Parts: sequence; structure tokens; C-alpha cells
Amino acid sequence: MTATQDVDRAAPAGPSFEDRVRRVADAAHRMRHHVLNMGEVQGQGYVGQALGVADVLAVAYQDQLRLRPADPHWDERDRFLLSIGHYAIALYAALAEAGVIPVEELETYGSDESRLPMSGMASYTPGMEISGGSLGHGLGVGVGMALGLRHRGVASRVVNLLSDGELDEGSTWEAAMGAAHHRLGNLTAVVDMNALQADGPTAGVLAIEPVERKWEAFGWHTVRVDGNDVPALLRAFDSLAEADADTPRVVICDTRIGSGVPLLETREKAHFMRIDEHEWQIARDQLDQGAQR
Ligand SMILES: Cc1ncc(C[n+]2csc(CCOP(=O)(O)OP(=O)(O)O)c2C)c(N)n1
Ligand SMILES: [Mg+2]
Repeated sequence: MTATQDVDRAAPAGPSFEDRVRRVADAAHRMRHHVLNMGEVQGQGYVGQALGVADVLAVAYQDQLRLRPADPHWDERDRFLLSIGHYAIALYAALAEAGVIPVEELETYGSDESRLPMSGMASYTPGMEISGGSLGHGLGVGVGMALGLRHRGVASRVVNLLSDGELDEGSTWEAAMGAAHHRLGNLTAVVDMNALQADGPTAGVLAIEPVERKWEAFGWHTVRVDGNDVPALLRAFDSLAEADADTPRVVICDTRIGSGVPLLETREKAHFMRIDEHEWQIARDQLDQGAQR
């Protein structure tokens, strides 16, 4: 396990690009294992999204965010807001790899008395900045936090991970307008475009493309990237530094449900996966085989 340090990893004197890629990819691999192990406790869950977003979260927690793992309330930390409460399993894996919660604690996922409930709740889990569940509110909270931090002269970044389903929510676009109006260069949105929602493919629920042009029209510095390509993700996040200082930034990440586990990549009804008892080990084996290629 590696602990995210209180340093700027993208600084020129830092590790080489290849080292950063390896660090992130190794952590993402371990995070996928954590997700499978947690999912197995319940026999089902939001496993497909968590495997899909693992690379994005690994880039955030291993490379980009300024955090002090032993001090989750450090005032100068970057705030990572998970507005999709059902993605909590993914964030727990990231928090464990970042050293914010012990890896062993992941075994308690979803059980009574655990600090790791199935839906993310700020009062339960160190490093969980907001409670999720009611979709479409993370970005609005992020706008408020970014305004507050700027007002107090704190140089932290606010990062909101939201889903493509949340792009159906009017509140997301109100927040997007507010961020541009208030010139919140300290706010970054990361959209997990996994092309899926609870009711089926995103394109069938509500047509949201062209997503980049929408964010641009709302005044955001916009980047779109393959969210399962670690080097491309690192370049995309690094490129945010080129944005005007007072422009909010968005990284639109196209991710693949079940990424890394072919058995689960092709699953129907992938929003909430039921996985048979014998399939968990197959999934782990496929993950390891993919990592060796
Ligand atoms: C305001 C709100 N409306 C509806 C729901 C019910 N709901 C829970 S998850 C979900 C799917 C949202 O899309 P997305 O987050 O893209 O789904 P995923 O990629 O995880 O399949 C919905 C509609 C909710 N939690 N909150
Ligand atoms: Mg989705």
C-alpha cells in the first residue's frame, strides 16, 4: 500500500511519467481486487461501475489530490466529492490504497456497525466528504465549497466525480453555470461516462451528447479522454494546468463497465450486478491474467 503524500506529484522535480503510470496502474489493479473482495461479501453490488472507474480514481488518489492520509480533515486538503453514493465501493478501494482507511477494514463493507456502508455517507467514513444518494447535487455542493475556500484564501482544489446519469439532472447544469459565473478555477468536475444508467444505456434514457460542447458552452475548460487508459488520463489531468486560472475544468472520462474483467464487461443488466458464488474467483483470475499481458 502506498500513502498519498502532501506533495504536488505533477511538479517537475517529481517522479518520471513512466513511474507515475506504474504507480497508478498498480494501485488501480489492487483497487479492482478490493472491489471484487468487497462485492463478494454481499454477492452483488455496484461492481461494474467500480471496476470501470478504478483508473480514474487511482489517478486522482495516487497522483493528483493533495491529501494527508492520516489527517482526513486537514484544512488545506483537496476536496473529493463523490456525488454518486452508489459508487461508494469504488471510493473505499481508493481510500484504502491511499492509506486513509486500513485495507483490512474493507472486509466489513456493507455490514452492520461498519464505517463502510453500501451508499456513501460522510458521517461514517474518513475521507468521504459528502453523502450521496440523491443524484445531481455533488456539483452544487462543490460550487459552494469552492466559493468558501476561495473566500477563506485556502488554495485547495474541489473535485466532483459525477456520473453520466447525473447529466440528466437540471441541478448539475445550474451548478455548472454558477461555477463559470463565479469564475471557480479551483473546481474540477470529473464525469464517469460509462454509457449506463439504472434504466439502461444512457443514450436511450436521455440523449446527452455532444457532452463536450455542452460543457464548453457553459464556460468550462473541457477535456475528454479514455477513462481506462492510465497514461491518457494522466496527460488529461496534467493538461488542466493550461486552463485559465479562473475557469472551472471538466474531465469527461469514457469508461468501460467491468473494466479488467471480461466476464463482467459483457454482462447484461450491469447497473447492479448479481454475481454467482463460483464467478468471483473467475473474475479475480481474469483480472490477474489481464495485468500480466
Ligand atoms: C435524484 C435521483 N433520481 C433517481 C435516483 C435513482 N437512481 C439511482 S442510481 C440511478 C442511475 C443513475 O445513472 P448513473 O449514475 O449513470 O448509473 P450507473 O452508471 O451507476 O449505472 C438512478 C436513476 C436517485 N438516486 N436520485
Ligand atoms: Mg452511468
